[in-house]
Amino acid sequence: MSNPTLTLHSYRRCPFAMRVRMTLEEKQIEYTVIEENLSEFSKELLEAHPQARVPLLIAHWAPSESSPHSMAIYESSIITEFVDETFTDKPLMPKDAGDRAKVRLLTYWCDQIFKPDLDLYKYELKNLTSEEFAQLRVRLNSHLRKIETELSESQGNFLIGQSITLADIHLFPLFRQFKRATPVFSDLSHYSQLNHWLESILARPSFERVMNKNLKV
Ligand SMILES: N[C@@H](CCC(=O)N[C@@H](CS)C(=O)NCC(=O)O)C(=O)O
Repeated sequence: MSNPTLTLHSYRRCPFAMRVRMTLEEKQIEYTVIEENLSEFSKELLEAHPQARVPLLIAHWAPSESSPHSMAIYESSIITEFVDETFTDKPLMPKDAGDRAKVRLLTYWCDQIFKPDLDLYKYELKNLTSEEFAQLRVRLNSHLRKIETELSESQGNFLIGQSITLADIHLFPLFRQFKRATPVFSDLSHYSQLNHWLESILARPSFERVMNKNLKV
């Protein structure tokens, strides 16, 4: 089957949408972006996503195929894996099954553990007791140490080896959001691997293209 054409319903400031756009840019895949307004989603998104969220990817297979069809895919990490499996050039998942499990475990950690604490810091700070705030700081510091350890134990500059994988692409937008939201943790001088990792991803052309308002949207 030929590769589908892709339309991404996105929102510029959404870290989950950024995961998908970085994946598409890393793999140099053409796609159309529909920039959504979070307070008034498009009809197409409302019909296709059971929870009404960005990102949403519509994949459309060409009419010349025997059974042309479209498919709506949501949940950023499901979209990025779909894209990586469908467009096989420049793979972003490791070859080894254990390493692929590691990508998914890191993604699970990002979404279920790191992001809720980041949101607590970003949106709920004024509602926390001083004890809750102290506990949150301890957890945030341990999250930084976890990422630093993962990078130190890797055989390369990325979370899993020498090449960028979906583990880096899934963590990066959340980490960038964390760094911007938590000035108290902005000094990463004690986390040399993390600092280096962050700088190297910020310098990638894929990130530049995602941030460049004139190139997409
Ligand atoms: N787990 C989802 C999270 C997506 C998400 O939370 N998107 C936010 C924007 S960053 C959204 O669309 N929020 C709208 C809403 O909840 O009403 C994913 O990975 O795609």
